[in-house]
Amino acid sequence: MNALEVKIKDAYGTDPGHVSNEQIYVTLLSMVKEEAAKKVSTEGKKKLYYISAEFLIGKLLSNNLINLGLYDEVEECLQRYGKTMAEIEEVEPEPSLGNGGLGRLAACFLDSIATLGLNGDGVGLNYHFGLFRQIFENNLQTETPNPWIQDTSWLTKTDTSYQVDFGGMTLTSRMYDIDVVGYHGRTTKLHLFDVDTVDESLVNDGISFDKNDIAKNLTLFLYPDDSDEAGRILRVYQQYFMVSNAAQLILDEAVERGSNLHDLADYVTVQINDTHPSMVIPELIRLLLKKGILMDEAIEIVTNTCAYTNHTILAEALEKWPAHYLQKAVPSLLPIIYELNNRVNEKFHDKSVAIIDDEDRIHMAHMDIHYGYSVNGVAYLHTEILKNSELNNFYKIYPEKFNNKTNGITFRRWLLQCNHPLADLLTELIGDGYKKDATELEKLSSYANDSVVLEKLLDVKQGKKRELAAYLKETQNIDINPDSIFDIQIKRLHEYKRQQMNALYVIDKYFEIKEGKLPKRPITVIFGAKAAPAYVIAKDIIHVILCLQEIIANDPEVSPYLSVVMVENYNVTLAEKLIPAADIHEQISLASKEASGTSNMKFMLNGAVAIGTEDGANVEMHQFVGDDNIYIFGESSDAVIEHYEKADYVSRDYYEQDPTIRRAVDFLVSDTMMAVGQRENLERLYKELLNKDWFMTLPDFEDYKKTKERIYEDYEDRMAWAKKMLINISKAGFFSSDRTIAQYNEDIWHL
Ligand code: 26V
Repeated sequence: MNALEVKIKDAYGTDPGHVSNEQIYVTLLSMVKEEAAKKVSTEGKKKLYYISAEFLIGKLLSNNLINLGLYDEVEECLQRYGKTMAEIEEVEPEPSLGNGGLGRLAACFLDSIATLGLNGDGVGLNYHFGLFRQIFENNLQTETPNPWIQDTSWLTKTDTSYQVDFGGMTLTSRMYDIDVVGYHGRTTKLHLFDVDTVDESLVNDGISFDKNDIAKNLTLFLYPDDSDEAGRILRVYQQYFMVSNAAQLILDEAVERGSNLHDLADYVTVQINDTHPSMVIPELIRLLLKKGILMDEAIEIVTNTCAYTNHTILAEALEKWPAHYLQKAVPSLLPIIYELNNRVNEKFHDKSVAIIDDEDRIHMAHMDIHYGYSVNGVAYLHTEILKNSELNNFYKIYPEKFNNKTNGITFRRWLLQCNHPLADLLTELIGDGYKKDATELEKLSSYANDSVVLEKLLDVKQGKKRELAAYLKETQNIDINPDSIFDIQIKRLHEYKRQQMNALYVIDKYFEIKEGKLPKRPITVIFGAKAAPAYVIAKDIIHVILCLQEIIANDPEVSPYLSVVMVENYNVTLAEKLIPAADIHEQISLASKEASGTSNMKFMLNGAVAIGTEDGANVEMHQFVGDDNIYIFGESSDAVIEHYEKADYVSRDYYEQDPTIRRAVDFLVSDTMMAVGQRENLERLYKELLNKDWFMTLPDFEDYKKTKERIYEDYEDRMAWAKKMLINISKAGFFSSDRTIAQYNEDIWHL
């Protein structure tokens, strides 16, 4: 009997063939927890705390089994009883503790930290419903809660608990832990804080709830609706709750490891993941003052302990909290923030670098930069833009603080777990060294002209396309043709990511097919995206895509050649099915706006070819694979930045001068669209594109269209295409998060 059989026998007195999938899941869960516990270690004087509002960890069972080296054994055992891991996985709920790339990056980083054996934990919040679950009704997005916490789950309740003082109220926290199991590495922890008083019955219609009863609503949702002030202040409460718990944990553990707090920076480093955890700086200072350390020294200690990562240059995403929000939620931090601001003003006499502006708003990123020891961007281009334009005034003051850490992804989840056939093929060709050292993927390039290998690669892809088609049929009742080209864009819905440009292209293709200009092979354009509940235009774009899906599916002239699919409730689980099946992936953000992107790396690793702008990590991908293996188009980031500076872009000019653009944009408000859609939504998006188009969709459209035609054409030379796939895979090694984390450690953390 193997381990699983023994466990099932102990628990249920029978074998795996005679218990339910739920029972197998629960058994495996406790088995993994036991094995993970054996790898917990206290080694390391200095410890990293990666604080983040999001940890988009995805399902954990398969990943943990792989990392513990138990997956094959369990799968083999299940198969003997006529079951598969895929069925057991279906039982596991996906925690939606994140929104997009920022949260998934945090999860990949935890995997690499544990794999590299580093002494580092994650700290965040235990949202009961996480981000919302997306439902499509009448071609519109609606939101419902997404409960994921079950009686038996990965969460372990701990004895750790702190008092968190808010204005006029004190809450008692509780820490829950999730094991982070490294790949043949150590077990570290993700600490998620919660309050016992949270009341899930507070949620009434959809995802709305009484925002004022903080004790009852604090950890219900990630990013509760912030379209009103109560919602925004709730976010401040959440953020402070997260960092106050983190700071208390950090100091307790440091003292336990031998710190006298004066030497805190030798024992601790804190990575602030975007500005959501920025209040950890004044909170640590406040706690050190309470321990009797004087202000000057407390500030110095904390500055040597905290490091900040910037994930966006979008002005609206850079948090600036009105001081009166903090006055209400966390009055004890305000005097400290005023003191920090005064010191900055006395030293620099420059409003552009002040922490508090003339409207009494606190610029969280500015506090991080002045009172942290490192500032990093997440891809080469992004860091250059930070240094040379967005944060140039800070760069001039602190050039030594700025550094780049190009993002990465964990190859365990994004290759070994989600694409077994490809991993097996790679092992057959180059051995399994690449599983620990991703740069070994380079060895694959020696097969670039080997037609037998190229055929095998195409077969793997075809198998994954069939799997996806079957999965979408079963789970969402969506029909797609596995012999068509799978052209995929999956990411948060945002105007700068330009899903609307992809949709305009679909409209153009629709017209061409109607005119008799037929594609050589059918094309399936697949989207997956959630829109923030209060982001009106983003929801309009979803509406347009869903309308197109319906129109095309019901048009017998067009549907044999083109189909559009928007998967519902795009999440990590779906990404794991979509990415291995992609032929083409869309990375078409307006140059300068996508800090890095990380799905681009996952697609590359799984042998898909990108169409993209010179933005984020696409720039580095392009350098690695060369012009022949990526399809680059569109204006450069320099040109885009110049347009913004000169304010010289007029979308209507493009609309009026280019009949192709006009035809596609006009279609948004055509009778055909109105027949399946809502006039209000369609007209709003139409006017937005015509009168504003802030993210410059129209100027890039012509080049986008030409490039799409070229990529579809090139797809027809199957051997040449397979070679592009192979080169992409062979160059993906750089994008392993093991490399990224090694660099963080080398340059920033020094663990
Ligand atoms: C900001 C805000 C502002 C208030 C409303 C809710 C909300 C949620 C998230 C954010 C932060 C946005 C920053 C972000 O997600 N950046 C993404 O980070 C990825 C990992 O570095 C990167 O690959 C993506 O390019 C970047 O968009």
